[in-house]
Amino acid sequence: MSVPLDFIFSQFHPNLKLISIEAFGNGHIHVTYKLSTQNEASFILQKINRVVFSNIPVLQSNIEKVIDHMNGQHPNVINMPKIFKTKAGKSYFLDNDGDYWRLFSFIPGSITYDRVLDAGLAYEAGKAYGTFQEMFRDFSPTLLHETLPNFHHIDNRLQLFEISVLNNPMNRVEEVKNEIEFVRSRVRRMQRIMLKGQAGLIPLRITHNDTKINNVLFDKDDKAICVIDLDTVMPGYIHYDFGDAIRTGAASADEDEIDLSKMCIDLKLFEAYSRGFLEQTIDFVSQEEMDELYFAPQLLTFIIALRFLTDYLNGDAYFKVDHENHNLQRWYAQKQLLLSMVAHEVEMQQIIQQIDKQLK
Ligand code: GN1
Ligand code: MG
Repeated sequence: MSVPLDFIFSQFHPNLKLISIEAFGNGHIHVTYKLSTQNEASFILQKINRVVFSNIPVLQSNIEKVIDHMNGQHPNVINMPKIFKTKAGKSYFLDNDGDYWRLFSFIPGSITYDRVLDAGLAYEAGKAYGTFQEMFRDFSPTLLHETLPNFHHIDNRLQLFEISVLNNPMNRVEEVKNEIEFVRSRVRRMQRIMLKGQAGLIPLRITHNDTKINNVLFDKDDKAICVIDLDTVMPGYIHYDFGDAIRTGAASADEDEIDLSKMCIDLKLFEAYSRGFLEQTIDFVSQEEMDELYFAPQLLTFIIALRFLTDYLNGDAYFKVDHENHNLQRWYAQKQLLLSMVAHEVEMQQIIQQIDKQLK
C-alpha cells in the first residue's frame, strides 16, 4: 500500500495542515502533486523516479547547490522555489516502500506553458534560459555530480537504440523498420557538434539539459520568473539547451501531435526565442558555438525523438505514457518537426546570423 501524502508532507512540515492535494504538471519522469495548506501557502511534492535516477541523495545535493547558486545572484532571478528539508535535515524523505520524496515551495501565481503561443512568450523563455547560462558561466563543473552521464551524447543514444533493436523485447521492430532506417540514415550529420566538442572547438559549460518550455515559470503578465526542473543540470554544450528549448518553444504543435500536418518549426517563435537567448549570452558565446546554433534544434529534436522510439521498442520503460502507442506518436511528431527544421535550415541560419550582427 502506498504511503499517505499527508504523512510524507508532515516529514517536512509537521505543523502545517493540508487542505487539498492535486496531481500537477505534465512532466514525463516524476510523479508531481500540488499541495495547499490552511495558511494559503502551496507546495510542490514530488515522488522522484528512482528507475531514472539511481543516486537520489547525490541528485538532491546537486539541486541544493544549483538553487543556492541561482538565488539572489542575478537581477533577473526574483525568486527560485525553495527546497525544504525534513526533520532529519535532508532535502528528501525515504519512505518504507523505498520511494524518495522532495518538497518545493510553489511560487504564488506562477504558471507554465506546454507550448508557446506568441513571440512575447518565446522571447521571455529565451531570456530565462539565456540568463541561466549566464549565471553558470563561471561555475566550476567539478562541483556538480553528473546525474545522468552522457545524457545528450549522440553516440550513447544511438548505441542504446541499436541494443533495443537487437534485443527487440516487445517484438516491435518489424512494425517500425522504416523508422529505424530513418534514424540510421541521419547519424553522420548528427555527430557534428559532438565531434567539434571532442576536438576542443566547442567548450563544455554548465547546461540545464531539459529546457522544455514547461520548465520555465511565468508570472501573470507572462514575464519569465525562473527556470525549474534542475535534475539534469550538468556539464554540456550550449547547443543542448538552445536546441531542446526550440523543440518545444518554437514548434507549431504539441510534442505528441497526432495530426502531422499541424507540426512545423515556427520561424517567428524561433526568431523571438533566439533574440531573448542571445541578448543574455552574446558576450561569451564563441564564434564556433554561434555557427552551430541554427543546427542545434535539429540535433536535440533527433536525440529526443530517438529516445521516444527507443522507449517504444523497450515497452515504455522510461517515459510516462498515456496509451500503448504514445511513445511512437511522440516519435512521429518529433520526426515531422525535424523534417520541417531541415527544410527551413537556411532561414534559421540567417536568423541567427542577423541577430548576432545586430547585437554585436
Ligand atoms: C523528460 O520530466 P520532463 O518531462 O521535464 C526528460 C527530458 C525529455 C522530455 C521529453 C530526466 O523531461 O530529457 O526531453 O521528458 N527528462 C529526463 O518531453 O529524462
Ligand atoms: Mg519538467
